[in-house]
Amino acid sequence: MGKTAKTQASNNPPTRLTGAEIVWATLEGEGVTQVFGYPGGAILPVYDALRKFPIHHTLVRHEQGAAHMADGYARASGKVGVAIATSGPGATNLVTGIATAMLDSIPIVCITGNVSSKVLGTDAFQEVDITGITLPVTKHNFVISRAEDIAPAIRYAFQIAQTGRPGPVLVDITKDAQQATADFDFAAAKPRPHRPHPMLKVEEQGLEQAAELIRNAKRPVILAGHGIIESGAEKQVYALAERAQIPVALTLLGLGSFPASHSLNLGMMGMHGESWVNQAIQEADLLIACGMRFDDRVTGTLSTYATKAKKIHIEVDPSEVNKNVKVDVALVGDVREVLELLLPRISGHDGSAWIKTIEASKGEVAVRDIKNLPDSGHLYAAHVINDIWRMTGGNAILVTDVGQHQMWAAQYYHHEQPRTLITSGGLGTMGFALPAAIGAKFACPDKEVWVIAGDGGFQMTAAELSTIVQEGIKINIAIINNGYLGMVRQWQEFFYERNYEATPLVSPDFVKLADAHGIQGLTVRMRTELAEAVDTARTAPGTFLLNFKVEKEDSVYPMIPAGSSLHEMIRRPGKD
Ligand SMILES: Cc1cc2nc3c(=O)[nH]c(=O)nc-3n(C[C@H](O)[C@H](O)[C@H](O)COP(=O)(O)OP(=O)(O)OC[C@H]3O[C@@H](n4cnc5c(N)ncnc54)[C@H](O)[C@@H]3O)c2cc1C
Ligand SMILES: Cc1ncc(C[n+]2csc(CCOP(=O)(O)OP(=O)(O)O)c2C)c(N)n1
Ligand SMILES: [Mg+2]
Repeated sequence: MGKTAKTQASNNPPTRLTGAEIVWATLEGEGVTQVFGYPGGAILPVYDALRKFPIHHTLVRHEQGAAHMADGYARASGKVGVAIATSGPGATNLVTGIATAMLDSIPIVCITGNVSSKVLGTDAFQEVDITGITLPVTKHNFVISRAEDIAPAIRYAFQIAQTGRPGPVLVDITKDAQQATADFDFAAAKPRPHRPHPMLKVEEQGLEQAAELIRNAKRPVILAGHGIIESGAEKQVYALAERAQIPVALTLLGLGSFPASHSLNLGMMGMHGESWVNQAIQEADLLIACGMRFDDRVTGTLSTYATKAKKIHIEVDPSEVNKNVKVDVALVGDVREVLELLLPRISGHDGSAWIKTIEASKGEVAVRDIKNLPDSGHLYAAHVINDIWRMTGGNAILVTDVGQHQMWAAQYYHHEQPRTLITSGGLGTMGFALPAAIGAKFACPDKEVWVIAGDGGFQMTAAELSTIVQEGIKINIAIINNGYLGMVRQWQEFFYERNYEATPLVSPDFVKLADAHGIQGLTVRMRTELAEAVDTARTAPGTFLLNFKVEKEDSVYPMIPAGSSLHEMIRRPGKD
């Protein structure tokens, strides 16, 4: 539908349309078939015109949900997600979702209505300066007050959202611009070709230096980040790893960019990464960072980070280069394109000694792993997530919320494919999972979608259960119910003398809550009930909620305390 619509829109001679109709016609021309939004006075002309266009609108229950749905849609599909809201409170409710997309470089376009241009700046009813408010959390934003400017602005917004380092763009359209008429010519509204940043030039010299470092390295590690998925560079990273026999460590947002089952895949790095991964990074003599930004959750304290290693950084955003970690060679460009240029310079390499060293460092740690502890009958989040992984064959799209369960999801669900883990990394936004999963389901209707949420975060956006019902979609929901704001409780346990202030959490009976929405559910307390419950959820025709009452005071291990070095890990207390 999108493609046909695009051709029609581009070939049509200019047509006289209202600004509101231009909004939809331009979205249709951009190939949009699905949007998420919530109406109100300042955007009503746009809603009134929707019936004339082949675009499905999902009514959310809170505008934050619309932004997260657009975000989940974008992460699952690789396309631009679209959210719509009215002025004032509608627009401000979007902000957390926009910031979430900004911190993780997700391409979304948000369209807000605003008061008429004649009263802009007068504190008119439901007027806020949403472009001012979102300036630091958008890649770009616009206020549009003339109907003829709408199509060029929206087309430009799509270009900005997707090019270079992706990100959110907001287009704020005054009500009089929506009501006025203008000629609509989709083709003529095309933005000027994107002018790449002058630094985006991969020099021959840099490529040769990088190749030389790779050829000479004895203990290299590839740091695989989210940029690989955004670029579609999985094949090139795979080729580099295999050709030069380089082990691959992944960031949280990079999980899925390199198959978990591959023998060169080390697992996740950073604060809650496996100890052998962080140890390998600390011992490495070369780090090849691909589409990752050396976040502080990844590096720990910078002064002791990978001091023995030379560093190559392949990164599309010049401002990320040398921002946190000083590098020896910067290859500024799209990671797929850069690796295409680099690969012919890399030949076979024997990495077996280094790989053996890393393997040897795994053994002792594995016995402390919860998965390998004797089964006491208690339910641990790790068991739940590991069983969901096993039973879905690792083929589901997992959408997590933020907290302990998020880290266990990263540790115990193993991703073979990109775009199968959807999680808020940079902003760490509680309430993300349920709406983002709805977006992901719209993007991939044939995929099995699982929400993994904490009892705290789930309550932040639980109202979107109604959206699920109204849309008749199927999602499986696993609430990891530990009765606490668990991740904060863990910090209180480790660093605040177990002063559990404001972290014990009373929740509704989640199964009754689901029932009130017309959604089936089950509470699971015992390990022995786990597999059958997961099976019941998977085979149920509609959305199903599983309320897992897990061990209350379990902690995520290993953990590097904030501001410590990568090798200063707190490990799960062992029997030794
Ligand atoms: C509770 C909690 C705990 C966490 N613990 C960990 C942890 O233990 N380990 C961990 O890894 N993370 C952890 N995180 C996540 C962490 O905060 C960061 O979000 C994450 O590390 C960022 O990963 P990234 O750099 O790969 O992705 P992003 O932040 O998305 O950065 C991607 C980079 O790739 C670049 N890029 C984008 N497109 C391209 C392209 N086409 N070509 C080249 N470059 C491109 C971007 O410019 C950017 O610099 C945690 C988050 C939370 C909420
Ligand atoms: C909107 C928001 N508020 C506060 C936080 C701080 N925070 C991070 S994790 C966490 C606890 C999450 O609790 P829960 O959802 O129950 O998940 P658990 O850690 O127990 O698995 C909190 C409060 C946050 N990340 N996001
Ligand atoms: Mg909890």
